[in-house]
Amino acid sequence: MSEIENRIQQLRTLLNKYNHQYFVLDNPSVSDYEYDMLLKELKELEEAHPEFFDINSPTNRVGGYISSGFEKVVHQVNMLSLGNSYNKEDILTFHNRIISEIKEVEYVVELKIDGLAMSLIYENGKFVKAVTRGDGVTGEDVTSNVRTIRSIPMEIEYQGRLDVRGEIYMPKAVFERINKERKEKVEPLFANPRNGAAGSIRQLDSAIAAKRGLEAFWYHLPEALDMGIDSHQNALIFLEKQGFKVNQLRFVSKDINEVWNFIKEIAEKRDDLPYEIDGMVIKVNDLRTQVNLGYTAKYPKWAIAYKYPAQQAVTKVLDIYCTVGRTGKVTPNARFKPVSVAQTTVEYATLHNADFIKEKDIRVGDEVVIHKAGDIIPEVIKVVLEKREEGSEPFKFPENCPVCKEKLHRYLDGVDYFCQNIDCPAVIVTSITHFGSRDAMNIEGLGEKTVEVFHKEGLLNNVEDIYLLKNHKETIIRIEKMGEKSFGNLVNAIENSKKNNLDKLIFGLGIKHIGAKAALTLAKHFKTMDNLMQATMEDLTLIYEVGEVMADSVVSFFQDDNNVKLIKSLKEHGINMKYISSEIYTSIFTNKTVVLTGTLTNLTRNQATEYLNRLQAKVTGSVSKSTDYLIYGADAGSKYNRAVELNVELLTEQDLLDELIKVGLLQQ
Ligand code: 3BD
Repeated sequence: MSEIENRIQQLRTLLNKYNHQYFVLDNPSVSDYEYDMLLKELKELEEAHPEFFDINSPTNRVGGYISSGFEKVVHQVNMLSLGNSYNKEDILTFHNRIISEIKEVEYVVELKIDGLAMSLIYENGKFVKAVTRGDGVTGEDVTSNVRTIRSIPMEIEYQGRLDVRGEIYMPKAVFERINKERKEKVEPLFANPRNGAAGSIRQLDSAIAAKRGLEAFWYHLPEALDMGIDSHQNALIFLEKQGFKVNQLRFVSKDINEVWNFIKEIAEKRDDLPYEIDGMVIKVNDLRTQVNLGYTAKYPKWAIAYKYPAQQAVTKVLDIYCTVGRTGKVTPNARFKPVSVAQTTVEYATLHNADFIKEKDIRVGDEVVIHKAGDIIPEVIKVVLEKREEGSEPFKFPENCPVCKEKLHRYLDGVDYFCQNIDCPAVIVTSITHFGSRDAMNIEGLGEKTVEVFHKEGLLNNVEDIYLLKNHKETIIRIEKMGEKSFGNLVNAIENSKKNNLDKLIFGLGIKHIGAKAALTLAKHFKTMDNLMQATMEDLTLIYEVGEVMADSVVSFFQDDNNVKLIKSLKEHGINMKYISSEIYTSIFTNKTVVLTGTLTNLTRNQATEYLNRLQAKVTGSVSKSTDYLIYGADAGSKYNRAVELNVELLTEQDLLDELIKVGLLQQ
């Protein structure tokens, strides 16, 4: 070996050791400066001697590789699922079933990290591949992104083929930081750290993934027994010795009551952990006993997950304020002292309407119990009355519009208050904003703040004014401090919106009860705006997806002369009034009934639904005997189980993407 190659090897080994000390053991032995100098030396040597290139070199961990997609990989050993338990009784049932087969059993209890399950492959002591869990049988090759996670060893002592499984996650602090940055850049926020991890691992540019601060814990060796390892605990120790990060919070016991106590103990510490956990996992320690216990159709009988109950939190109501929507409806909202619930910070919640507030007697200054409905939407459950401050007063619903001060009206049959002032700025601004929103006419640059300013300046008083903005270049550049380029982009986006398909326009009009899906149904059925405008109650209710309420709403919308005038004016501006049906694509989804569940990572729900509609699939909300396919994303729950029960064919998001690529609706 040449002197240079020698030095390169020496530096790589040294830097790998320092990486391990820093990222795995959290116990560095050299200064950052010293580390940087060695890394710099290595970089220079490698640049001068490309013949010694090694993809696994410490210099290659900042990413830079841009992939065009992720290759599918079949796992050599399936990645299993876990059965769930929710209380002590479920755990005792699990334990008793095991005891009925063997006299004595020892458990290892560990944390269930809320991340992304992953399989790492090593050959000849070198990292060769990282594959996502996927559906457990087939995953995706995300090697170049995983290589940027510095705690993962690129070289290990063990020379055989090794398949190591664990969880990649985004630490809470990183999640908060990235979301703060995204908020500033007006980019969509990650709903929780798991989505942050999933989104980062699916980055096509590994340099971006490298900046996402991902970490990982490793907890499973599917081939341990063949390697002469006899227990789960020893497998974890083996992994530690090979340099993998293994979670130290675990507990070994033969006593199921002690197991339960440990679970409760961790529940107490949960909020203080630097990463999210969604529960615990109990595993039989002895690997031969695991083999003897075997598997049910879906799960190993030797392990079970314990899931924490849906989270609640107590916080203080700082303010109750009302907002006015595009229908004039006035909605009360609460602002809280920020509090963390089910993985995100909650600061606001809707209080629905005056009756909701009255019934729960929610007052400013109250301590309230909140949770997330469906784990997403924050909601007030109740007031902690014992903590109510003296002298607090019931909330008084405003009598006047908070924006234009006009007296509010409550219809006899409803719970909501409305501002009926057709010139109310709130109504105008929200309707124009809705018209330009993504699922409607999709005019980028016409967000609420901009619309508000334009309205104040008298440039936007109704929807048709959008198409006149191009004549107000000087004014806009002056008031919005908008550059020529931004103005050009806005005008371009506005001009492009004229070519939108009819359903976008129908949705954009903001007809009560007509959401994006109904708008598409109407567009497909009536083909032109003129046909829709002339549709009678009968014409409308004949459509399968349209009921009386929607039909009535459409008819009365077009009975209003102002709306007819609006359409006429939009026509004159050259906005497309026809439904342009896309070519007929035949696919596995043609005429099939499909249900979506779980979190998708590449497509939004709406996009997935739209694509499926274009493939002539019927997308419904719940799984039944007539469901043909269930497309599931991460964290699929009851719908998934129901689909398994009913033998409904299961597809992953990737299967959907593949089909879209196959018929040419998506590019690879
Ligand atoms: C963790 C299965 C077994 C090897 C099956 C016992 C379901 C995600 O920290 N052990 C852990 C964790 C997850 C595990 C197993 N131990 N399986 C484990 C796990 N400490 N999160 N999981 N998984 C991994 C999953 N992922 C996505 C969709 C469906 N299931």
